[in-house]
Amino acid sequence: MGYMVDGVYHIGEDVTKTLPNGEWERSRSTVRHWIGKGDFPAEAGRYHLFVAWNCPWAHRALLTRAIKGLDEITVSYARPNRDDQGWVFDKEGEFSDPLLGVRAVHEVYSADPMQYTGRLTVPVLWDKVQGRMVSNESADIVRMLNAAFDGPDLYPAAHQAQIDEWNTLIYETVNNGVYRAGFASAQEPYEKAAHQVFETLDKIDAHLGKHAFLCGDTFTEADLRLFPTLARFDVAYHYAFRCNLRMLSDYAHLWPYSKRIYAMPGVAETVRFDIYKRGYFSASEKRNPLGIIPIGPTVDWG
Ligand SMILES: N[C@@H](CCC(=O)N[C@@H](CS)C(=O)NCC(=O)O)C(=O)O
Repeated sequence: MGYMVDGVYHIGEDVTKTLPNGEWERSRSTVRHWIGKGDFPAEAGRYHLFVAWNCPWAHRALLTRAIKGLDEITVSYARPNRDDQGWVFDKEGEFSDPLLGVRAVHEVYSADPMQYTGRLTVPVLWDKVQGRMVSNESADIVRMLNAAFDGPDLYPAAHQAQIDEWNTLIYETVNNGVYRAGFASAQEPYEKAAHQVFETLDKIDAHLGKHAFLCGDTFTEADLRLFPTLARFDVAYHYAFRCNLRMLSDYAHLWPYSKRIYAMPGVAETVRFDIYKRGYFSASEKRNPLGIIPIGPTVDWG
């Protein structure tokens, strides 16, 4: 694993940033162009996504592509396990990069003339015409694909305030909350983060007792951003990140809601439970030194 300074890759430095009190913090994305603005016209066929199946942030981009029917946006899937080169690709097969033929995500970043400095994260949205990155921030990618292209509107004007409110709570306490629990290096921050995960899931479960989706009757960006965490919950976060007060499949409303989203056209094709296990249980000195992958749980998503 590594980082980049002025377009040059350096091996080293953990992906995680642990604060002196044992809390864990995520670094910020820095490539923030926008399709439909400036040099990036709204032509789906000129864009490409670099992702990893197991990355929940990349999953947001895959879900948006699927739900908006943007098959013209092509995709390269990295191997589920990172090494000292970070996210890597095979020469051929399902984890290869058919677009640029790179062997690591850092080569995508250095192929952009911008001389990137920062972490080498997925997803990356790439402009094939200019040979440049559009964005490496999944929240922006979801928004811009929604706004630039036809298909269901995931951010309808009438629900924007409510979507933003859910997004903030869900990002802090659930999407990133499971990571703050799993990457904490002391008891207290772990417990705090893990409790927050379940406080929010309980709140959402109660809400879903009365509503089909987070913002009423229609599926919106707020549901889209919650789903990647739900899909990984029982097979990965419950055990690997010690978020184990309850399982997703224990919830009266949240679990049927999760299965309903899974059954939406195109969604199941964005999900790879086998790869989530391989990714989250890969050998890690702190969390899983032997790299043994548990056999269960078996969860029936219907
Ligand atoms: N803010 C980014 C975060 C993406 C992110 O953290 N991706 C992880 C994988 S799940 C990654 O690529 N980490 C590599 C690293 O930090 O070196 C987004 O939402 O797009």
